[in-house]
Formats: sequence, structure tokens, C-alpha cells
Amino acid sequence: MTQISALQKARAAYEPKLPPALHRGANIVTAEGAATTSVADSERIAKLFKGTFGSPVVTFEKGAEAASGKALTVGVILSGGQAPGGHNVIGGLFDGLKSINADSKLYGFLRGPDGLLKNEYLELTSDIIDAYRNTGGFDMIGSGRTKLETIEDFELSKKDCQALGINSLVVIGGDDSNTNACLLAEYYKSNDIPINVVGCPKTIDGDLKNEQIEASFGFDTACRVYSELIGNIERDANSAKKYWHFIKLMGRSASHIALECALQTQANIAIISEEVAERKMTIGEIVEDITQIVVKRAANDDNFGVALIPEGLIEFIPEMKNLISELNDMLAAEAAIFGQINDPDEKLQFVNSHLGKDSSFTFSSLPHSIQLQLCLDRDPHGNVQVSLIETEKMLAEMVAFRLKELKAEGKFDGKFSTQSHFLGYEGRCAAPSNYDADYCYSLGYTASALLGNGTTGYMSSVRNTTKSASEWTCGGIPITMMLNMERRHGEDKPVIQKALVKLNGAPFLKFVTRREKWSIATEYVYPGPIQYFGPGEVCDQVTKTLELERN
Ligand code: FBP
Repeated sequence: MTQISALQKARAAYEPKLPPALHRGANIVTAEGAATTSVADSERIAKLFKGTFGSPVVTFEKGAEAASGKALTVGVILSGGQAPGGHNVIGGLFDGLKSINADSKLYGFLRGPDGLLKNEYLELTSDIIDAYRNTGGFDMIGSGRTKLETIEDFELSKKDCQALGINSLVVIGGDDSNTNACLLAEYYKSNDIPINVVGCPKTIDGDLKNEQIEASFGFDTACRVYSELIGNIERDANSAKKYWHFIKLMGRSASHIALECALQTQANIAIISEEVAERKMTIGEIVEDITQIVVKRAANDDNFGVALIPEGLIEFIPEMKNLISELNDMLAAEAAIFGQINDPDEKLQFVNSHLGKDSSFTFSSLPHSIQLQLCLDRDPHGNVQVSLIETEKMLAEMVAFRLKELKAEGKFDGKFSTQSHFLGYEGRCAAPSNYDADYCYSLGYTASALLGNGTTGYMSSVRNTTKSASEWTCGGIPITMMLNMERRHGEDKPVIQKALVKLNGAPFLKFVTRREKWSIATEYVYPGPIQYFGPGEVCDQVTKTLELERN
């Protein structure tokens, strides 16, 4: 028998809270709103989504008596990066389907969309579901990054679904996967294929949210894990008083994770990529800002500190963006000659001599190790893998260089020793916080109600989540409502609008009013580990981001 930890054993018994409309035994009554439109480009989206465009927002309410419906056979897919709570979405979906009709069946496609295309699946029974309740990870069925986007993919998935008698699919994923769920729903509907498709909002990055979707699941738990670790590092920094810690945080493009962790831990510095882009900052300016904080703290004898750096920063610095795109083009064109050069320094010289004046200047200003990373780490499409670039080390090195200059000019007489960290995988599979355990279970249960209601092209939505679960509401949002047209690979495509940090939003504005104080004084907050049992004010908190956005 597989051994499980004492916490996992105790946690398995946790019963996630549900909105009143979904309480076991309740008859779910459906209220429909007015016809909807898309967030932008509505004429073009309406033409592309003739079958699903304009569907109303659906809200579930608690009815008087229990009622059972037709048995459903459902397929579920986990798509993209792991996020805490995925297993609870599947658990909620399973329980919801069984409450509609005990003969309902649930199949999990293995390793993400690939499983659907290759017809690899597992029938999910109550034994399997019970073993994964309230656990982190996606290991029940696995996940993958294959995209379902072509007609061939849609036809293959139809074949596999029909062979298993599947009449509904649930796609648990981020903005791209839910965009594809919407395309699939449209394809099935407009071709009279009787398979309904519903999506659930997943990603630790927090960038799949809008007026109707309060949060993507996993963001809460991941930020709590990172904030615990940052708090521990802050306490170490404040004890030893000898290191500046540069901490890069996962989150792909958006800086929601960095901002949330800054609000939770009150680190001395947090860079927000969206602000860097808005202010068109250069690397030199970012380095100078950090340097000035180091100098000011050193004047108080505080030769230590903590700086948070979002994973996607480099792509938001205009000069780096230009450099990266020039490098991508140039290395693709010169691949044959470049491939024959073995000496790393000769490679750098070759690259530098082929860059334009501005990009060559930027390239030369970067530390040697980063220049090499920019040339060597490429993905299968020939693009620099920006997430692999060690921005935390780059900034630490550049600040150290600048401080040496200031020391020589007699403007700095402190010490500057650094440690660098990258926090990402530590949080993606953590046991879900109570918030994520409850939210995910409700998202899955809501998805079952949407399918029971015969809807397609919807995203499961649970709202009012800053309040106690007895006040949560739930229903479905037509995915077409979230679409706009964007340029992708040289073509205009309908996609869900990614939510970047809003510079006029409450979380960023709160950070702006505090950051100067936090940078010089040492006002660290140590959040400690996620608590699963204990007083509500400790166990059932929501993220600062959600609290500030919603209240
Ligand atoms: P999703 O957008 O798929 O939820 O991925 C989240 C994420 O953790 C990002 O923060 C990170 O950049 C990426 O996945 C890393 O993924 P991988 O391990 O596949 O490189």
C-alpha cells in the first residue's frame, strides 16, 4: 500500500465547503441573464462563433427539492502547468455528476490533451477520487501542454469521445486552453455533434481573471507557499544582516505573484513588470533604482535586504524585448555558421558583430553569463527561453558592479553580498489551502451542474469568494464573453484576454503607497506556513489581491 503522510491522511477527511446552491440534495435552479457580447471585437467574434456567441450568463440558485437528471458520461482533461487544487476540481465534478444521476461516468484523459488525441484514458471511480481528495499535484491523470486547435484535433477528439459514449468534456486550464475549449465547443455545436464543453480557470499565474471570474485556482496556495519561503528568507536576512537576497518568482508574463508576495511579506523591493513597460524603463534605470535602495539601507548599517523579481521581467523591458527579437531572427538566419563556433567567447563576438547599434549596446552591458544564456538557451521554435534567463543573478551582478563604481567615487561605504533564488516549482503542487480546496471543489461541482443543464462553451464560475462560502454564488460565463482578437504567429486569432497587473488597480496602488517605507525600513511580515486546521482568520484568509480587488 502506498504510504501517505499524517497530514494527507487528516486532510483526506476535509469536506470542502460549497455555495448554498450546490448543497448536497438541493435542486439546482437555473437563472439566465440577458444575451452577452465579447470584451472587444464583438462583430468579428460573433462571426467566428455563430453557435455559441451571445449565450447568457447562467446563475444557479437553490431550489426546494432534490431532483435527479439524465446520467452523463463526461471526459476531463488537465491542461498546462500544475496548480494546487486540480484534484479537487475533479472530485467536485465527480460528486456533482453522481448527485445528478448515480449512473453518470467520468473518464480522465491521460497527460492532458494528448490523452484525448491518442485515446488514452482512465475511468475515474470513487476509490481513485477518494485517494486524491484535497491533495496537490495533477498526478491523478497527469497534464500536458499539447494544444487542441485544429479541425483534425477536433475530429479525433470527437471519435474518441463517441467511442466511450462521452457527451460532455471538461477542460481544466489557463487562458489558452479555455480559448481552445471555446473553439471546440463551437465546432461541436455548429456541426451538430452532441458533446458539450465546459472550462475551469486554472493557473498559479493569476492571469486568467476578469469581471466574472474572480481568480484562477492555485494562485492562492502558490502565493502562500512562496510568501512563507520569502518570510523565512527575510527573517534569515534580518538575523544574519549580511546578505541581499534576489528572489525570482514564477508567473510567466504577469507579475501578480510578485505583487501578492510583496503585499504579504513587505519585502524591500518588488519589481512589477507591467510598471517597467509602462514607464519604458531601461535595465540601467532598474539597476539604479535597486542600487539607491541598497545605498540608503547601508547608510543605516542595514547591509541586507530582499528583492522580488517577476519571472517575465526581461520581456517587459523595451530594449531587452528588441534585443531578444533581433537575436531570435539573427540566430535563425545564421544558424549554420553559429553552430560551427565552439568557443563561447567567439560565439559572443559573432553575435555582437551581427546586432544593430542599440541592441549591441544593450547586449554588451549585460553580465557575461547572461550574454551566454541569451545565445544558448533556445526552444524548439528557435526562441530564447526567457524563463530560463537568470534575471535574479543578472540584476545582483549589475547592482554589484554599480556599487563598486559608487565606492570608488566615495558614495558608498557599505557591504554588498548576495544570494539568489528562484521560487516556482516549490508551490505548484502544494496541498491546496482551504480557499483553493473549497474553490476548486465548487468549480468542479458547478461544471457538473452546467453540463447537467446542457450548456456548452461556458466557464465554471464561483463568485463572492471573499465572503464565507455560505454567501458564494455560482454558475457559468460564456467563454465568448472573454474573447478579443490578438495577433498570434502573424495572424489575428480570437483569444481570452490575458489579465496583466492593472496599474490603476487596488493591489498595485496599495503597494505604491507602501513601497518606499518598506524599502528603507525593515518592516518584514513573516506569513508562516499554510494552516489547514485552526481558527478561521488563519486558515480561511483570501489573497491580498482578491481582498483589495473585490472589497
Ligand atoms: P500555466 O500557464 O500552464 O498555468 O503555467 C504556469 C507556470 O507555472 C508558469 O508560471 C511558468 O512560467 C510555467 O508554468 C513553467 O512551465 P514548465 O514547467 O512547463 O516550463
